[in-house]
Amino acid sequence: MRKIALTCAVTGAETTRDDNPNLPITPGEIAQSALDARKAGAAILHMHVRNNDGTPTQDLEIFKKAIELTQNRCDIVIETTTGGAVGMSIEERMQPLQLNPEMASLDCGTINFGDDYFLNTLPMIRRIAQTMKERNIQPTLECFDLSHIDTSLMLIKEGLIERPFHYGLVLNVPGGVRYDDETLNIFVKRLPPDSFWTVIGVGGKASYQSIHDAVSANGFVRAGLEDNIYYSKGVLSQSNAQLVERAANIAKQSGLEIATPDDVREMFKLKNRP
Ligand code: KMH
Ligand code: ZN
Repeated sequence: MRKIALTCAVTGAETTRDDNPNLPITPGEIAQSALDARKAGAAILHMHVRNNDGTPTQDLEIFKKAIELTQNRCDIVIETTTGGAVGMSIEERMQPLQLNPEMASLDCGTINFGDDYFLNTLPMIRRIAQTMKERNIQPTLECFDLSHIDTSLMLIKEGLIERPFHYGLVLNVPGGVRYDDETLNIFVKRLPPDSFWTVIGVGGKASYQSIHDAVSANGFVRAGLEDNIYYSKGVLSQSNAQLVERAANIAKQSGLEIATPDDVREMFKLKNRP
């Protein structure tokens, strides 16, 4: 039976408490949300952190605290962000890599991000990839556009990224490529053979549809308040766990087994085990 890995992106950098009052902000809240998501079926936690006032930060001490509290509560695989928030410097963004997490995101190109833009030049991407390689951190190659997949192939050729490959295919960012199954299929067809991929559909509709598409196309799914604040049209999600639980239920109803964190450690050959 195929195993499907569910990632939960509990906080992100953009969602606010005004958008959804159930957003976890402090390290303690993030750890609790991770535990609840784990119980609902998540194997991977995509982690951003915030200052107490809710603003995004890549502060090392806050990451340290959030990781420690999460690991005290459960065995979930932690994937720290290196994307942070738009406008952050590369030095800021790379801070959590000093903690040698099991996984981290590696954003593979620049895109429109709402009215702003998310900057990832080739030298930036290479520098982050090199650091991850030196520290044995498994990258999730976040691709918001087809050109980002081509960039990842370039980095693979340069020896900066090694197998097994795990992609995060991010569709429906405002200003970016639309979400539909046809577009997702084009992305998937461009991946190197035997790549693992997780679909990240931004917004309620894309997020819901992405569960069904990943289930039927041999992919993995990301759910959580970073990408989507709604449970259904106009109805806010009560928690990250509620979104994960729905993805897990759909996958199980389709005959898939939900991967555990140790399954993911095995599949991705993770080296920095806690
Ligand atoms: N907050 C976005 C600008 C990542 O985590 O690597 C970037 C982001 C991607 O969320
Ligand atoms: Zn993120």
